[in-house]
Amino acid sequence: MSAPKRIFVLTGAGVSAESGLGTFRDRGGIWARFDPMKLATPEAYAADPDTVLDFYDHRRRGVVAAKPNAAHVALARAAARLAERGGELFLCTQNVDDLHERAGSRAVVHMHGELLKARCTACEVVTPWRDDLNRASSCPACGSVGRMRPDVVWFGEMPMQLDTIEAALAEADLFVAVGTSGAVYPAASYVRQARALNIPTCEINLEPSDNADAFDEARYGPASTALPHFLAALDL
Ligand code: BV8
Repeated sequence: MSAPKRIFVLTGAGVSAESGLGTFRDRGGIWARFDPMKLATPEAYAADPDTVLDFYDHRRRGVVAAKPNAAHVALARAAARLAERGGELFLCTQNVDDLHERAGSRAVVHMHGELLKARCTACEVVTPWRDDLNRASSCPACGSVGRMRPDVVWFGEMPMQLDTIEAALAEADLFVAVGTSGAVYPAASYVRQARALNIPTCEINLEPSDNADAFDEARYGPASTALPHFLAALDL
């Protein structure tokens, strides 16, 4: 593979698995144990806000306690090296944790939102949030009580920054998906969009994803070792 200058990286829960954060669709994963329709939809929140907020409180505590692993670190280092050479590594994550940022990545696009932020459904202002949320939580911006929700994208809601993501994809000369099952759209469609644009594609995953047939190349193994090896082969 010739040295790419503009790499589009899509990450999923598998990247944070070795940091102790649960994946979703693996055996024993979050959506294997809990029904996403009862926890991660606007309808679930409207019907039973306490249960939904408790679920995200539990996961937020896990994110605060977790630490970045070698996969997060390798991506941050590769982005810095590529930038020194006049290139760009565009990092788009489906993850709601902040482990890419804590490993040193800048300008991470969180297409499914961020768990360490809360959004007021009255004034729409987004506020950094590390504590539990409950129906007594008040908005620091407008003072409304009981209107704060996790700033994450639920099923049926529009993912964030789609225009920015599609523009970066169109300019890429390599597409890499890491630790994602390829089960959730629109993220799962990006490999086919890349292929339609003649951009080489590679998946790095523990096992073949739902989209495995769509990739030109694959490296199977834990992200903490497979991703650093892949990036090292690109001299990054
Ligand atoms: C939308 C945030 C309209 C909250 C999440 C039927 C067909 C097609 C589409 C649909 C359909 N019915 C409904 C839809 C749309 C729906 C969808 O895709 N549903 C699926 C389930 C069928 N999508 C939506 O509703 C989205 N919005 O479509 O809007 C639209 C959009 C664009 C244009 C026009 C209109 C919004 C979806 C957002 C849902 N929010 N998260 C929260 O976290 O609670 S979902 C959830 O899945 C996760 O949070 C994560 O973000 C996402 C993706 O999961 P993965 O990251 O891939 O994780 P997963 O566990 O599945 O896989 C992990 C992988 O890692 C595995 O392959 C495993 O082998 C591997 N692995 C494990 N350990 C390691 C590893 N790999 C490497 N190393 C390891 N150590």
